Amino acid sequence: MFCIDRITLREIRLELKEPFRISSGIELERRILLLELTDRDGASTWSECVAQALPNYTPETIDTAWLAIREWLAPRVLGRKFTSAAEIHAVLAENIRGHNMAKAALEMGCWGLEATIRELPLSVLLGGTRERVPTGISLGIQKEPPLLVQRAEAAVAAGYRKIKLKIQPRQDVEFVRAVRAALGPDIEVMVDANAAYTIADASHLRLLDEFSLIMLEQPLGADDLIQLAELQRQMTTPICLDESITTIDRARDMIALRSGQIINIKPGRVGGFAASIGIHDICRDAGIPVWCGGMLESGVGRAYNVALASLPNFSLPGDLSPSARYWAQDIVSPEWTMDAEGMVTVPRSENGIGVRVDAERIESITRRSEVLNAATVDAA
Ligand code: OSB
Ligand code: MG
Repeated sequence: MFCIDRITLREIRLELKEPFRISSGIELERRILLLELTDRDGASTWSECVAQALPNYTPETIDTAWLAIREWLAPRVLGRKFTSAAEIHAVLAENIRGHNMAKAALEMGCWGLEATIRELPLSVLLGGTRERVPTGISLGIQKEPPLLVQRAEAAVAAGYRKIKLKIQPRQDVEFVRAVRAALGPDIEVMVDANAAYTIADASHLRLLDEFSLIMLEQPLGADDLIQLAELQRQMTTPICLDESITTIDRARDMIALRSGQIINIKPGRVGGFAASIGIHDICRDAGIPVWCGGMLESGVGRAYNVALASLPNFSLPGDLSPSARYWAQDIVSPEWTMDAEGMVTVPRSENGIGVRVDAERIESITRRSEVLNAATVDAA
């Protein structure tokens, strides 16, 4: 049981160690929206909204998420008693379309809060079973193949279990060829196009079949489920969907239409943990493997992803790189690390999200903040 009295929104900025380029845009510095949820009885927890500065991955941005949380979402939760965080998804879904990342930040925060109050590790509350989860790296688009090869080799040496290469038209086949030649046939390599192609590119995309990639992530547009099914019929490489899967129903559609064979679950993209677990379960029943995607999260968002990735059908390595891959200094302690076998340890002896959040540092880098109180909102 919990009753949220106060939600503090904050924007912080963290500079990435290296710019991250994908087909739809480039990120140099993350503008990060953090939430601090405080229960009536004083318990509190942090959560992270994964929306980015620009609407190039999904329609949301950190500014639309801030608006949605303040105006429409937080008022539905503040000052109300809930027996469990599992109730939140439906409360936020009713007659509010989209805004999944805004909903997720709030919904996942409620799971974090419930775990804190019930003195359970978040992964246990979610039904996670793994003590360690395998990690992959997502490598941004580079100017020349040798620069990508260098990064891929370093990632393999660091222990990463899966190497994901971002691709876009004209920076694809030759980059993949160079990486596969350098790494040899046994390393798990995949590519992610972030919706950069159309079905007219099918014969070109078929060239990727020769590199024994473990999957091709989101080659076509988010809404192109029919064309994705057509492309999958023409290719041997399994298609994995990311941007297309925004709800449990879209996952069912993918399975029914055969638009893909694997799903990248990002809890932010699907509106939180209830939807993530729902997608995980229908995929398990359909024999579809899933893995946990990343959105260049800070250590707060990472805590939620690691907990989710400990569920049993997360059978492929997730984009769960350690803190030091992104930041000079993370906002949590301990920072997230990966061992030499490419595994991240799931916190199972700490309650709640499993890491301490450095509130003082966050305060010192906060660009703007806003406090939402149960008393000051109109819970109509
Ligand atoms: O498509 O998975 C993606 C980052 C921003 C937007 C989209 C994507 C990504 C990543 C990042 O691949 C993976 C990570 O967090 O390390
Ligand atoms: Mg992706």
